[in-house]
Amino acid sequence: MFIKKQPSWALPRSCVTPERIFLNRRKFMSGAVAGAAGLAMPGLLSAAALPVQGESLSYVPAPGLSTSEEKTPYEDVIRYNNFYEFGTGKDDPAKYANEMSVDPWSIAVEGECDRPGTYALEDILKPHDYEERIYRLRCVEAWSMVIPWVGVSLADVLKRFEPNSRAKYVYFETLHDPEQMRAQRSLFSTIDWPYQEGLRMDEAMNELAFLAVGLYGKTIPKQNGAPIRLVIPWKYGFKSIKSIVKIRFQEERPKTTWEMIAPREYGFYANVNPEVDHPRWSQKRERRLPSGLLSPNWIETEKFNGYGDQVAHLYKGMDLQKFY
Ligand SMILES: Nc1nc2c(c(=O)[nH]1)N[C@H]1C(S)=C(S)[C@@H](COP(=O)(O)O)O[C@H]1N2
Ligand SMILES: [Mo]
Repeated sequence: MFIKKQPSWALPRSCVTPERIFLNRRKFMSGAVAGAAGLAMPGLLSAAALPVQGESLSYVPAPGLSTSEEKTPYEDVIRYNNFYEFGTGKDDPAKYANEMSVDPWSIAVEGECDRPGTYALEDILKPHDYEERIYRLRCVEAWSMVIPWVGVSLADVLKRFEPNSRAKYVYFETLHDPEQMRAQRSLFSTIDWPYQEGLRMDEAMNELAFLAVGLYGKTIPKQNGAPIRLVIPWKYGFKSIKSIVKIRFQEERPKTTWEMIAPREYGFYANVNPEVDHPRWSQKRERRLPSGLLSPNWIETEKFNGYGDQVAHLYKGMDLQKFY
């Protein structure tokens, strides 16, 4: 009899993928990445291939966690972006992110956990069902969108790496490859690449924290952070780091990109908060996209971006004017 042995570093299979989703992934495999199967090492569980760009995804809705507000049209979600690796203009990512290759993709997991290693993205995703979460995204620049993401709970993924008791924070890093990311080749960039972000462990384990691999029912476009990006809906958009290649559990609070550039303007916590203005502009209101010159569509900004019921307890007793 043929017995498949788990290699010592393999992630525990905390849940079994239902057949419907399994079959769907197999479809991607036959259609898309025949090479991936050939590269798999003997003895490893056969990895389902990553869905190719633009492919439809199977998912279950998460109505309890989703807003019923009107969604920002797909065209705006994929054409108005912040992804400084491709330029600072809002239309630069849509123009240049196709210069980045996202297949194959792996993530290095380091630090205070019992299962460090470099994992192929498909192995990280395999045991999980995709969910749809329709979340508000509030940028620190005072615009916002409503985006239907598809992905997996961040907590469910992180738990499988078995963080230990010294893991107080989790750090994330974006791909650093000047050959594929044109703004990383610029001599005038204010950012010290790679883009870096972090969360306190209890924030990362909150049920709202999400890893998106899709939006509007399809694989996530490159300009939105393919193949996998964070979505932290109660914090300013810059915390939702794109195109993640590294996750590190650590005892000390990580330095984050925007905090390093301008610590007085962008803090580690970056919770959406209309009571704490940015030093150069008010955070009381936001332009809900689509927004035009004649109909700017200003709305009131809500504390924790309207997610206070789920997250306010994380900051009990903290001075949010000080820990912005
Ligand atoms: N790696 C990386 N991640 C990033 C950014 C970036 O420039 N680089 N911009 C952030 C900012 S400021 C925002 S508002 C959101 C925008 O996400 P979207 O383009 O999908 O709407 O991505 C965040 N993640
Ligand atoms: Mo942002």
